Amino acid sequence: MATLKGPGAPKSYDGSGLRIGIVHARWNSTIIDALLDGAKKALADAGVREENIVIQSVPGSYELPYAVKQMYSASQVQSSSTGVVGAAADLLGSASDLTQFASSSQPKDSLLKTPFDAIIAIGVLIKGETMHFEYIADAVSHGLMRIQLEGNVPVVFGLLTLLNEEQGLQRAGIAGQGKNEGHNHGSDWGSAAVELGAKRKGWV
Ligand code: DLZ
Repeated sequence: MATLKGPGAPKSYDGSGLRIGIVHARWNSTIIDALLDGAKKALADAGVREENIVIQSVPGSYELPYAVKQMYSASQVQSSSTGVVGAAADLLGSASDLTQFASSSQPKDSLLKTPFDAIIAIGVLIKGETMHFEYIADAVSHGLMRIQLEGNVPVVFGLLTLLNEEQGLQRAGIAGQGKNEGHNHGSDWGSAAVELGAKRKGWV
């Protein structure tokens, strides 16, 4: 059924030449896992090669901006040292710190090749009884926006800010008895990363 919400009719972009990073939080892992699967499937459907998708995790959503920044900076360091692309001087910390972060769970070779064309940040915040939710949601939203504007890399906003768990199950497409109700927003985030990554190579 047609709906007013959403990004409109899907247009396909070629992801075969793109390198995409995903950083996800682990809080609320059932919902996170489904969103991650949705994002990965959309990337694969657009032709992004498995070896060009790098996935890192952090404990909670609050850690997302730092991790996205480090992931992108590390790939920039490697690229500039191999002469592929210039440095992102404003973003960089010490090169050894960045390399350490980059090597934490995946082989260096898979992470440190060329800079990412886009990075997807995925987190699930569920409102509790205190103001914690509001502070984290606000800080993470601003942090991610800052990174994409200052770092000149598209950062896809995959942060769900939910009033309850049911809203998350719906938005991950795993609600209901059959665990298949709702719409998986991770899929939209994967498509957004490919579109932005592809357009970034040729804005006119
Ligand atoms: C502490 C906390 C709480 C209460 N709730 C969530 C949540 O719903 N979603 C989420 O991603 N993270 C949560 N966290 C963890 C914080 O994001 C963060 O990891 C810790 O405060 C440590 O910095």
